[in-house]
Amino acid sequence: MKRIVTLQDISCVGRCSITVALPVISAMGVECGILPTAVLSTHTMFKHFTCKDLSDQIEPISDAWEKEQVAFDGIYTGYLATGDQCRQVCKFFDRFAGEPGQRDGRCMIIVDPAMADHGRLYQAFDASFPDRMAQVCARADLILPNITEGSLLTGLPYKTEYDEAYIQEMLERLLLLGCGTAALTGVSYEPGRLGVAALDRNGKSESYFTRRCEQSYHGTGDIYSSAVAGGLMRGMSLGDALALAADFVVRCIEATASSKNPRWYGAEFESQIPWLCERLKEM
Ligand code: PXL
Repeated sequence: MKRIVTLQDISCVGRCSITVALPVISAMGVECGILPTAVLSTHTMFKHFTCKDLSDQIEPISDAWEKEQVAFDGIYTGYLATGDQCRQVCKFFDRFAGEPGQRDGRCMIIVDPAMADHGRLYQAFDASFPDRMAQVCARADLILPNITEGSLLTGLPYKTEYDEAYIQEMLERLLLLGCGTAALTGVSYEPGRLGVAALDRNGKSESYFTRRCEQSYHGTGDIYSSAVAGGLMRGMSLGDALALAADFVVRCIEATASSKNPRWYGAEFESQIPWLCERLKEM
């Protein structure tokens, strides 16, 4: 069984980051280790929340793992609590995936630069954070930004109306950060359709579109990235992993739409896990 480790926060309630990554990746038949970067009472879209920064745990946990010769087939990073954690995460890559130029390809690095949406940085970050996150992206085999994050990482203006040339330019500029493949989420070229567009360093592109759901729930980006990470760890092609994850997220959103829970509680992915497991049997 493949083993991935995910570095992101634990938001105790609200279905995002580790409370999404762990169940989704485990359900996909991939062992999921965690390195929590912070513990929050909820994610930061709630009005009141606590946050305990766990930066001082990253190094001792890494030291202990190294002594035990723990190895990973993948490293998947999401929401990081501080700019300095971006530096710590790069150090973690050096130790467990290899330093730049010395990687043997055994450990895949997947980075979701979870820091912004709908044209705005999340409230916990200041304007210097995207440059720090760009350094994490530089080290990745695959990055999964949304368009807001893509614009913050590349300096391209954020647009809600755009054409294919804008997305192509954003993808090309994201690759200039140094990552192997960039996959932009939340891309839409026609009313009612939404999806993902990817480009790799060899110029190969992939895209996949589904129906656009009217509803928007917090944490769907984390469901998406977790499912992509699980798919890639299972040996799926990038195109298949991007498509499976998109279909899964649509189902999660649809399952949530009839719920009376406020949207801050995230998307109900739990009820769709059996569907995900069934789909994996076909692959
Ligand atoms: O879903 C991204 C995310 C993860 N973790 C925390 C967040 C957010 C988005 O706001 O606040 C703590």
